Amino acid sequence: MAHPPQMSADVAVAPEVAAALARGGAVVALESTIICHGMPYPKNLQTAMEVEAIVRDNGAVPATIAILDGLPHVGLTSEQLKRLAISGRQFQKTARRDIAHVVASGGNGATTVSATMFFAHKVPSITSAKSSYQSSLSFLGLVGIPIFVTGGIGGVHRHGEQTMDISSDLTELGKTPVAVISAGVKSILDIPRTLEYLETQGVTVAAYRTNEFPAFFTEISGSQVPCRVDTPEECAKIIYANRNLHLGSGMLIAVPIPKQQAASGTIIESAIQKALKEAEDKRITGNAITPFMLERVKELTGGSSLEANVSLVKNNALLGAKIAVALSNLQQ
Ligand code: PSU
Ligand code: MN
Repeated sequence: MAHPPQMSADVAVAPEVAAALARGGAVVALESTIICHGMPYPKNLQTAMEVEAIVRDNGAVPATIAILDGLPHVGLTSEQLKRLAISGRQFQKTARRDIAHVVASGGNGATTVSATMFFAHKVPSITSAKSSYQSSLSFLGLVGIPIFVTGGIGGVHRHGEQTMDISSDLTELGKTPVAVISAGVKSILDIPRTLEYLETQGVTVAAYRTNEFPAFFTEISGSQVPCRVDTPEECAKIIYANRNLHLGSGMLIAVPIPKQQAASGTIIESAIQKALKEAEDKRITGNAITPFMLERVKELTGGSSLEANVSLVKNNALLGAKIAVALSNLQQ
């Protein structure tokens, strides 16, 4: 890379990302747990690179977020992406609660939705050199990377009312003004309770071109959303209003998996049931549950869940880039 990343005491911001933020350009944050824990090598690298390319082709700058040797990075080089993809599980799954520990120990962290939102929101205020445009945005409260694309977010686990296993993604959405574009949440989770919890946290939940909350692999979940959006511009207006009002809470934009790529819902649902039973028998709990379920469901569906996963992430990246461009236009 021609320029070294812009350094502050705590975070390395890729020059391209810093430049886009300084001019109020479109930026899309991307997480790294999906690379290190969500997909096998080399599919993870291929997908991460394709997702970044889709974001670029649609007029935005991608900013994949991870912690490398104790230093949080916002925007990675292709060499760094490759390091993540090859290292896989050697990178610690890093949610908000894990950030300080990974940084303090000089470790390597793959950020989940909660940790990625945290850094996406913080980044422009921690870069050392601020442009006057950035300062005026920050005066208006319009700081951070407001758009973040992923595949699926965490939620309330099944039996969550007993285990209290509720992903910190949901509380982060409650307190960090970043719009997360995802394909909803997997039915490995309790979808109605996840939506209840998001309501409690004050999170705007919208579904794209549907009234129903999608369930990741399938377009339907049986749960309705309070808000339907039909264009990137409409999404941008909601994000803009949220930021202008300093609501402080985030937004979830749920995009159904493309019809032609949806693997059969019933096959995947029965795989989920089987994997849930196995997880219970093996007494797998805590933050190991999600990666275990993703891996087992992939095996049990003969890889079709992985293909579906890749296609929905790319679909989300396309919409995320368009929303980022629309928001940048609104803010100019
Ligand atoms: N759901 C997916 N794929 C993923 C994840 C969730 O379909 O890769 C990852 C995301 O990084 C998410 C995290 O933030 O798992 C949630 O983990 P937990 O349930 O332990 O909070
Ligand atoms: Mn959990």
